Formats: sequence, C-alpha cells, structure tokens
Amino acid sequence: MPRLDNTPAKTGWKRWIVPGTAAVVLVVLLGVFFALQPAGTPADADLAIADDAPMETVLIPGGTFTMGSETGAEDEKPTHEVSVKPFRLGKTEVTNGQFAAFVKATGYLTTAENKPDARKYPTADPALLVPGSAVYVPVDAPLRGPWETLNPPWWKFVPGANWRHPEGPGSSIQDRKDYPVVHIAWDDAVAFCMWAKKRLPTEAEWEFAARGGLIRQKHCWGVCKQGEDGKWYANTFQGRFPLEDTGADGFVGLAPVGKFPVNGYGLHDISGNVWEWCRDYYDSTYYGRSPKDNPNGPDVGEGDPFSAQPLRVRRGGSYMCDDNYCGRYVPSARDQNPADSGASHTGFRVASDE
Ligand SMILES: [Ca+2]
Repeated sequence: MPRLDNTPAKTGWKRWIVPGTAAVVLVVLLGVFFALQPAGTPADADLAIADDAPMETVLIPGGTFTMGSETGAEDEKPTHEVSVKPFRLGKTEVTNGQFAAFVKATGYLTTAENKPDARKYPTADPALLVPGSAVYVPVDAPLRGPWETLNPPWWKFVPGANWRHPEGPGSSIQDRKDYPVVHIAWDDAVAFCMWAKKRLPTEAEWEFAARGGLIRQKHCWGVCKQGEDGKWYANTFQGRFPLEDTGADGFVGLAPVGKFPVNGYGLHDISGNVWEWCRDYYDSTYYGRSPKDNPNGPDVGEGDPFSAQPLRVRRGGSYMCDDNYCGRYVPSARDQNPADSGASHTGFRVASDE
C-alpha cells in the first residue's frame, strides 16, 4: 500500500452500481467478448517482451572501505570501516524484459497488482485500498511545502499503476523492454531473486560496489558534478524540480539501462535512474553499532509511521534526483521505504555470492 499520497476519496463508489439486470447482461457480454479473443490477451502482450537471456553480473572484489559520509545526512554517520567478501552484482538494474520473463514463468502478481488487505491498514482511506501505486507527476509546487497534501504533491496514488502500466492505465511497457522495471515492492524484488537464484545485495555490499574502488569520493565517478566537465554520468533531474525536467543528461524521466558510463567496477546506473532495494532493514542509527565484517543490517527495522510496515533500505537515487532537492544519487546516501511500497522510481538489481 503506497504511503506517498493522501489523495481525497473519489466520488462514492455506489454511483457505479448499475441495476441488477443490466449488470447480468454486461457480465454475459464481457464473457462472450473474452471467449472470442485470440490467445494473446492484452496482459499476455506485456509478456511478449520477456527477456530470457542470462542476466549479466560482474564480480565485485572483496575489500575494506569507509562506509558513510561525515558531510552527508545524519543517518550516514558515523563513517566506519566495513569489509565485504567478493560477490557478484547485476551489471544493470533489472529490466521490464527480465521481469516479464519471471512473470511469464510463474504468473507472479506484484504487490501493486493486488488489493491491499484492509486489516493491515486500519486507518487508511478505503478509497485508496485498491490495486495501484505511487506515480511521479510534474507539478508546480514548493519544494518544502506548505502543501495541501500530507505528502509531496508530486506523488500521486494512481489506481491501476503497476510494473505493466508505469504511469497507470493506458500506459504500457511494450516499447520499454530495456527500461528498468518499476513499481516494485521489496517483497516483489525478493520473489524475483528467489526465482532467478539470486539475492538482493546488502546495504554494505551495495555501497562498496557503488564506490567502484574510489576512496571517500562524493560520486560514483569521482568528484566533479554532473555535467560540469561536459559529461553526464547518471540519469538524474535537471531543470526546475518538481515541474520541469529538461533532460539535459539526455533523458527526461527513466532511461533504458546501460545508457550511462559504467563505474569503476563495471556497473551501469548504480547512480540515478531508479532507486534499488537492498536486503537490509533500515535503521537510521545502525552505523553507530554496525559490525565491521559483512554487515547484514539490523535485526529489526524502523517502522513506517503511515502504515506500520517495516522500512527496507533503498539506494542509488533516481531520475528524480535534483541537486536542489535530492542529491541522494551519491554512494553514501541512504533511503528507505515501506517493504510493501514501490513507486514509479523504484526498482532493484540482483546480487549473488561469488
Ligand atoms: Ca535525466
């Protein structure tokens, strides 16, 4: 159940109730309609982009590094030494094509495609307890409020938005095979990994890999800012957030994976494009007590105040990261979201033991 919007209830659902007879006729007609359809239904057409090729991963050498940042947000402190074993990490974020292969093989329905269980959200507006997800919508709004809504107004809960329909009903992935899959909840990412015989990276593994062998540098590529030297290293947001993305880096919104240079370990889009789930629970104070060797995160995470769902770590920033508001496309920056909530900027990449 996305927590990112408190859109007022829509017009009462009772107005959609039609007289009983008409409803019966409608059901019969729909049954005849679908019975006469050829084998490929619209839903199956999404799966035609299934990419069954083996997922490309790169070997991340083990090592010791300084995790966190003394100049970043409070949850990035204190910096501390961490050692990780060698492991493998997806060269790119998981794509729509790769996720389609998973759904084609398993019939899996993502969290956003299922109706939320009202018992888990006793205080939620019933109008929002429908399948859907949070979608970024450009809007002219102050960056830090005041807002009419509880959450930033550029987030809209859209019924029917899910990985197949990234902007909601009417949008499609059929020409986005190589784009990162989005609207993925943590549970969905884990389900994919189990099917693919992979796992999510730990937060420490992710940061070690993102730094690409660089030592205490701000960005995954070094110290210079995006575009400063005439080069664009990641898909982020240029222009006036949250209204206008100029796409100076070559892409307005999401980009297909692999369009920006690799970092020192050969990873595309480890900065920007979509937030990537990590395995760990999120605890803002964890760095103060993290073990040095192969930390797995806290045993229990902080809870989301909106839904009482546990928070899981996301890393890497997204196409919505703008230096004036969200500079969190840097390797030290931490983010979190309820485990049951994806959004139009949230995906993942896979990891595995060496
Ligand atoms: Ca961009």
